[in-house]
Amino acid sequence: MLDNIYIEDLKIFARHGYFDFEKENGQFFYVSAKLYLDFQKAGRTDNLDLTVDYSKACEYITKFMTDNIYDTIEAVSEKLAESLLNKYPSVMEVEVRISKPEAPVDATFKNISVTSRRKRHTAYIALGSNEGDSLKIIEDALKDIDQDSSCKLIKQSTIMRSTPYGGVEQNIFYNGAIVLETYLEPYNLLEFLQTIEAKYKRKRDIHWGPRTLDLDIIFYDNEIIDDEKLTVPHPDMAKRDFVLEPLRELAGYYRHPILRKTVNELADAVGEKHIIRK
Ligand code: A4P
Ligand code: MG
Repeated sequence: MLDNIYIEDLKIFARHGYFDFEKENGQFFYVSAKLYLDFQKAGRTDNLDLTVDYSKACEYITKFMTDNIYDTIEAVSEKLAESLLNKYPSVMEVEVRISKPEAPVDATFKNISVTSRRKRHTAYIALGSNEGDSLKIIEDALKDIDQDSSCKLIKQSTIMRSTPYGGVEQNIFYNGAIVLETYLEPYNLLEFLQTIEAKYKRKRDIHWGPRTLDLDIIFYDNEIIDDEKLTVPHPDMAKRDFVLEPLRELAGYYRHPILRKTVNELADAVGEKHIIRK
């Protein structure tokens, strides 16, 4: 269990709200932020540089609240949580509460608030393309992913060429893998990756058929998910050298949570080879 720094009910005058008069007149908000980090070393050495300076964090939150204007407190909470994680690399998880006790509601109440909790996740994504200018599409798509405030591209593998797997006659593929740090939960990550695929005119007509861009979630932390929308780890990965060879450049020692083998072991065991080695 990590330590936390808790800023409670920081009072800030700001202009968030759905109605124009809320944006014009403004009102008081109370912001709480719980920052989860390991400050054992800061505690042992009594060194402020090894932890988060709460006075600077209060300034940062105040500036965020007054520099931006959102319709909903959900957006305020979401964006502030992301922004705190982006600002403080040592913070692994954050809980933000936005209270709006003067909300224009025709009722008597003590307070209205929303709370969001966001944490850093690690996701491994397989990249594939065999239509259009594949290398350019992959490069542009990775920039799009990295530019989203909820995702950071940590490392990218070599892009490898491979012959088609799965029996459909089609062009040679370009394949690779990336490791992402993301605050998105699995289904939101899937949806986000699908919007990126759609941007590059991905069509879904032939199963296992040609595609401008395929972004498949291979691993998401150590989670196991299996339902009609999402299967993680990716169910067919152990048979695919064009997934495992790029992946081993990023996470050779990562252990598959179901098969209990490392990526290196799985890559070594693939029988059918598709990667084209010059
Ligand atoms: N879905 C379930 N689990 C996941 C996951 N872990 N990541 C669902 C991403 N999506 C996941 O996928 C269909 C549905 O799978 C999604 O709506 C999502 O809810 P899709 O991308 O829309 O279409 P698809 O082509 O039918 O399936 P998929 O799984 O993307 O195809 P594959 O299995 O990746 O196969 N040969 C070479 N050499 N290189 C390749 O990259 N790729 C394919 C495509 C075939 N042959 C290939 C390659
Ligand atoms: Mg896919």
